[in-house]
Amino acid sequence: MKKTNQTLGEFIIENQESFKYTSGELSRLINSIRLAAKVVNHEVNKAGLVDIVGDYGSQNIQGEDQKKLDVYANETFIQTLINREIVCGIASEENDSFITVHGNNKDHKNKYVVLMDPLDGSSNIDVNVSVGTIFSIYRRITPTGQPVEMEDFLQPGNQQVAAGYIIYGTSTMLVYTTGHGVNGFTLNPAIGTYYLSHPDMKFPDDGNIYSINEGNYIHFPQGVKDYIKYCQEQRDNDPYTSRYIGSLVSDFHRNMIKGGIYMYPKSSSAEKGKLRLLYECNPMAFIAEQANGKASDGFQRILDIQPTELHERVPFFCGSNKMVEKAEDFMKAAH
Ligand code: AHM
Ligand code: MG
Repeated sequence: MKKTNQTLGEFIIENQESFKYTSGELSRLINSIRLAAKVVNHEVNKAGLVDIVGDYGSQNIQGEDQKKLDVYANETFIQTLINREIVCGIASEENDSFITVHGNNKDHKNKYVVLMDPLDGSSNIDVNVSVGTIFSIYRRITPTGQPVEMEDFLQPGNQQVAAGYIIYGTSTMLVYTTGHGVNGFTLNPAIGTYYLSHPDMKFPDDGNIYSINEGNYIHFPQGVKDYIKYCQEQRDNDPYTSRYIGSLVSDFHRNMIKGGIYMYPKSSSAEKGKLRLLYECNPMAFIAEQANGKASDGFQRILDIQPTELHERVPFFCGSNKMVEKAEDFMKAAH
């Protein structure tokens, strides 16, 4: 029985042994993400004050440039990870190419690569709507002692050793998996400590929320149009509820708790959809599967896709098992 007042720090130490490579480095890596998330959280929470202290992108009162929040989050996560001497490479939505981390002794001994979207849904910040950070962790393929290469980052999602997200919402939460279920921790901002608030999170097997940007309806493939009609008209007088925040982490988080499906399909205007396979879809798919949910591109499992480039996009259907299966049925029927 898990204690409800357990802190994230305690939880990481207690569960370290359940990870198959028990060097403690993965725990230190999660710890450094926890720390960076606190720093970013502090900055995100001040975002409403930009009109008072100066717009992001302008100069502050000391004549220093105010960084845009997504740039700030990117730099904070990268610096925290590099300083801790655990990662050998980082790829981010904000950087065109990956970053090689040589290590203090330039010995390329660090084990893990991290891929991340430091501030997803950042257009929501201006209107005080939740945003998130998404991260994905792999073991390196390139032998120790050599700098990382592109192949270290282009691993299929089924090779992830950990993944998670931070949601900067009405409260700030860190939700992650190391392949042994999904646990959620809520930040107590007064003392800067995360507490285990959502142990062993699970998607309900079925749900009644569908989340999709229906403004793109005319551009969607026929299978998606048919599934949306099913959501609206199924069971005659009992249609599904539509909820779409436009912030992947927030939409996913709600659906995991309440039961639902999130969709960002391809469209006639976006041939491969919008979301990025490596640092948006793969980590969310790993979390979804660890929480008894499902993630698909409409036809196949997200985690089995072999990536070919760092910033590639993929259609994304993710959520309660039965709902994703049903969406796949409509996709196949219309294909
Ligand atoms: P971003 O990485 O540029 O922030 O875009 C990703 C976001 C997701 O969080 C969200 O689900 C989606 O884009 C919303 O897109 P749209 O406005 O096209 O519905
Ligand atoms: Mg993003």
